[in-house]
Amino acid sequence: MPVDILQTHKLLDTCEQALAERYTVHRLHEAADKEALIAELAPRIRGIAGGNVSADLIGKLPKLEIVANFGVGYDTIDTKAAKAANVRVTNTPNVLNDAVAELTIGLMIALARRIPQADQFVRQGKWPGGNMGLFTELTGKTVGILGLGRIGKEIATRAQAMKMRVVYHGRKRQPSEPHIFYDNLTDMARDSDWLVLIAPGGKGTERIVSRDVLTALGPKGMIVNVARGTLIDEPAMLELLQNGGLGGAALDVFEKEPAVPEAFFALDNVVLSPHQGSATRQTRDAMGALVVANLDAHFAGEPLISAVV
Ligand code: NAP
Ligand code: 8YV
Repeated sequence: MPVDILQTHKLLDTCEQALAERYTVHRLHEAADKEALIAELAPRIRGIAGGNVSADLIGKLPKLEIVANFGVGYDTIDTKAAKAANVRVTNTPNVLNDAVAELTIGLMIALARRIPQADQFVRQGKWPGGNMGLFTELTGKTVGILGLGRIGKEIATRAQAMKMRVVYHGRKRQPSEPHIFYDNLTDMARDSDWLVLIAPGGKGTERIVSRDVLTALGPKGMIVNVARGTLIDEPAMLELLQNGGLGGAALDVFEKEPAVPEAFFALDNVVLSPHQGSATRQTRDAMGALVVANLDAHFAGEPLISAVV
């Protein structure tokens, strides 16, 4: 008898196909009445594929054994509730490191050289009226990385290739890393030209980039957020971008995404991206395969590939 699993949001076609070949899949995101579907399926659901799994949902599924999160960040999974209910949780680390690091460097270059604005400048026929102006370079600048983890290390490697000086902040120094460690984020921001955020979301990092940190980064400072929107005091960042207190921002994630404050749209010192860090076919295929592999391992009674709970 195939195992019943609940899919919580749209997944890549290859992942959905692999799930359908193995399991009886119920798509919560397509249900007209989600609560009715949950109530109907409650006695049967043993696994969840996707994300956004609250304590409430876990409490409504007495047979739930595993949540296979589609993403390395699992801040939308109530891991405390999962642990209390003896539910395993897995994520999709490493397979997306390069994709996210590449987009990060791309966003940095786009902001430094105003590439989106340059494209519009030509498309809108403004060039004949004169050149666009002069901006800045990455070479020789200091980039402070908040979160020198799996992805952070790939960003650091690429930043060094751009002749940047890398420093980092985290909860602990990493002795094997050659870069200067700052145990204080505000101090690192003060000493950096660029601040790149690539630490996890959740309570532990909520608004870790405060107004003070942003002010320390300063009027020529550039911030890049490829982590979670919750890491930044977004209203303070917007105000500083508008009044010259912060040089620029390249943002792939937002506090209330996909809703983005429209005030960002009017700013020329901002590059905006719709949470695209891992959005390549190759990487999303690999993430989906990891979701399936974790579910398969669990239901085969084998060790999980990438467990977080
Ligand atoms: P990781 O390997 O666990 O690295 C996380 C890093 O953050 C570690 O270096 C850790 O260092 C640091 N950190 C954790 N908590 C911290 C805190 N409270 N204060 C300061 N530093 C802290 O994770 P990863 O695989 O690199 O992924 C990182 C995050 O990127 C994910 O959780 C996700 O939110 C985000 N992400 C975004 C996208 C996108 O599409 N934009 C794609 C993938 C991932 P210490 O342990 O020393 O603190
Ligand atoms: C995912 C991400 O696309 O892996 C993560 O943590 O932020 C992205 O790779 C996203 O989480 C899927 O909803």
